[in-house]
Amino acid sequence: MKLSTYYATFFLTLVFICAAKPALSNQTVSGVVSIQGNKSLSNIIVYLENKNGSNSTSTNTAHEVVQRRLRFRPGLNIVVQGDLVKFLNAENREIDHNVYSLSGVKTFDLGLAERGSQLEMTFDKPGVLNYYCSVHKLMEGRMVVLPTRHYVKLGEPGAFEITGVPSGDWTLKAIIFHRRYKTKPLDITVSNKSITNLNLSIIKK
Ligand SMILES: [Cu+2]
Repeated sequence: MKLSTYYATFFLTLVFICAAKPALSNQTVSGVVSIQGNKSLSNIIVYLENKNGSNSTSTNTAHEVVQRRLRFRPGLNIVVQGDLVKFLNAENREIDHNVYSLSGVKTFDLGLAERGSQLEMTFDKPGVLNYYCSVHKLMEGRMVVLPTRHYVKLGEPGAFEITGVPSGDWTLKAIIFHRRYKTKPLDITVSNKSITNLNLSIIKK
């Protein structure tokens, strides 16, 4: 084997080994969400935000919200920053629907969609926003745009588990829908090892 061929082979093998090395991202972050005074609360979204700003964000998933019987379904949507949402008019009668929001997170008006057609929007800024239909005043939906793909939704306070977390410095946070309560964020470092027994508190403001 010529020396140059030998070096080329060596180099390519090295590249192959580096490329094939799997990312260490199978750690689990778990614990309990507790609420002051044991107040009941539904729909708690627990998530990990990367402290260095390098979140692995968009899941490149297209989410679908259906407009049927004069409602947005589901009424609560969780997407990741950069994700596309399709609003499909799935009425069984000839009804036009619209989607708009005046939120500071994202202000938009997608115009009208007739039965069987759809409107689309990419949510590129994290936050929580409500959206509506200009034709039907009672139609309302809520979009939670997360700055991370590492999250879990809980129906009520209690145990949570977020799997597939890469090593790094993270802040554990939660989005709740109660104006008198707030979450106390927790800073954690994940380093090739799962973290359990965390206690994320929801306290009175
Ligand atoms: Cu409508």
